[in-house]
Order: sequence, then C-alpha cells, then structure tokens
Amino acid sequence: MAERIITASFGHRLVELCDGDGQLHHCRLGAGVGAAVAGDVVVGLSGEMVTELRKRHSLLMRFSAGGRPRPAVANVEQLVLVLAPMPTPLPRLIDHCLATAELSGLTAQIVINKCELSAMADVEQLLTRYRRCGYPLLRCSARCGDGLAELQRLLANRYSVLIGQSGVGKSTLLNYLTGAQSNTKPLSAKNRRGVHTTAVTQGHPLPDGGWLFDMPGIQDCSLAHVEARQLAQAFAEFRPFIDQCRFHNCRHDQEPGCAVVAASGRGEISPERLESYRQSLRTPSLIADLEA
Ligand SMILES: Nc1nc2c(ncn2[C@@H]2O[C@H](COP(=O)(O)OP(=O)(O)OP(=O)(O)O)[C@@H](O)[C@H]2O)c(=O)[nH]1
Ligand SMILES: [Mg+2]
Ligand SMILES: [Zn+2]
Repeated sequence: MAERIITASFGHRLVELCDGDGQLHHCRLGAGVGAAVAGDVVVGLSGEMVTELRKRHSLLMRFSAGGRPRPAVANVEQLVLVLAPMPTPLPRLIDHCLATAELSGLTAQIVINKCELSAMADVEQLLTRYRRCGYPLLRCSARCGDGLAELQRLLANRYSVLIGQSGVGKSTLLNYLTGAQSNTKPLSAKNRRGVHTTAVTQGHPLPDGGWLFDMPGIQDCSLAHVEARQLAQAFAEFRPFIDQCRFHNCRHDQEPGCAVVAASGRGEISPERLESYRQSLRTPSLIADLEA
C-alpha cells in the first residue's frame, strides 16, 4: 500500500491526510502524537485519529521574524526556490531561503519563472551571482511553456517543496505540474508585489511519482537565532574558507586574518553575499531592514 501522507496541517491538531488510494480525509492528531506538518507520514491510524507518525528523515524549518524557528515541511529532499523578474527579486530573501535549505539539510535548486518577460534582462547579473555559488538554475515560463518539461524531470519521483516571494508563480507551476487547482492571483496593481494568495503549505502527488509541496510566499523572516558559525556554513561558497580564518570563532566581519573576507577580496565570494550574511546575523526582521 502507498504511504499515507499529511498534505496540510491546519492548527488545532487538525490535518488533511492523503490515504494510499489518493483520497483526502480530515483527521485529528491523537494525544500521544507531537506536532505534525505537511509531508509527515502516518504509520498509525485509528478511525479518523492519527496515532503515530514515521520518524522524519528531513525537516525544513521556517525562520520567521521575531520567533523561534518552526517546522514547515517534513521528509522533502529538495527545496526549489522560485524567482521571477516580476515581482523584483530581493537578494536578501533569496539568501535567506538558500541558507534555510542548507540549515535543514536539503539540496537547493533555483527556478526562474516568467522568463518570457523582457524584464529578465534586469536579473541576469543576479542570476550569475547564484550560479557562481554553485546553485543549479533552470529558466521556465508557466505562461509560454518554456522549461516546463525539464522542471518535470527535475521533480519526478522526488519529494520537493516550492518556496519564494509571493507572486513569483509557485502555485501556477504547481497546478501545471500536478493538475491541482490551487488559487493563483495577479500581482497588486499598486506596487507590483504578490498578494499572498497561498495561506497554508499543501502537498500534492506528482503524476509519475513523488510529491510537490507549495508554500505560502515568504513574508518577514530572520536568521538571527542561528549561531554565527552555523550560519556561515549555510552560505555554501564560504565553506572552503571558514577553517582557514585565524580565529576559530571568526564572524567574518572585522577580525584580522579572516579567510572569508580575503576570498571576497579576490573575487571568490561576492561582496553582496558576505554583506548579506553579516546582516542576517544581526537583523531580527528582514522586512524592517529592507524598508529602513
Ligand atoms: N507573465 C507570467 N506570469 C505568470 C507566470 N507564471 C505565473 N504567472 C502569474 O503570476 C501571478 C502570481 O502567480 P501565483 O501562482 O499566484 O504566485 P505564488 O508564487 O503562488 O504567490 P503566493 O501564493 O502569494 O506566494 C499570477 O497572475 C500568475 O498568472 C509566467 O510564467 N509568466
Ligand atoms: Mg501560491
Ligand atoms: Zn573569518
């Protein structure tokens, strides 16, 4: 029998479960069961009560502003960061999402949607920055179909989660890939930003095997809870240099003998990524930072 997977968690210990036959049920969590998130696998079920969850092999955390990190999606292996030329990408938010993947032990793939728009020319430089960090990049357009077959191949038989700014087209891609009918909405006419259409993380089976989870657009967030050393490790291209710093507890800021700063001076680490790391360490609210 196929696995029984929690497709969404609604609070008040209410979850939606997809049974082995693809049918959806609303269930409650039994008293002995801890918090459940989308992607959890149910191994014990008594009527409409979940009595046991399988041990998770991965857990994507959500690092919201001003709070403790909270679990967001279980058992996914790859994080698909969706960008678009419109709404304008926010590099600090991209760095936040990539670091979140690294901290949660997931591989990250960047997908740039809406590639048919002429505004693509404005984001090429930014894309080069992330390619240099080693992140694979796929261009696609849910509107005109470019790159969608490749995206399908990338997701086939795997458990993946879509993450990114509101309005980049996560749910539009999900609908195409899974045949779901999730709500999608145009950008606000006033400020050309997304309008936060998707409200809860929701999983959908892919037609040829695997699952795809659609997350609400990232709102405010912060990595200020993460210890400096751990956060530096989450900036993938810093890793080869971290152990070469003079001080073991180097924060890669003003310390003498910092190998990360030296690598940035040689052009091996982008100054924007280094600055983003430093800001992530201290800011309790990314949005407050961006609006300051
Ligand atoms: N031009 C263009 N528009 C697209 C493309 N893909 C999606 N859109 C549009 O972008 C808008 C936002 O799409 P959504 O799928 O709702 O975006 P989302 O990322 O799920 O947004 P949230 O749920 O708010 O996080 C909609 O009007 C889509 O029709 C594309 O490839 N090209
Ligand atoms: Mg959505
Ligand atoms: Zn250093």
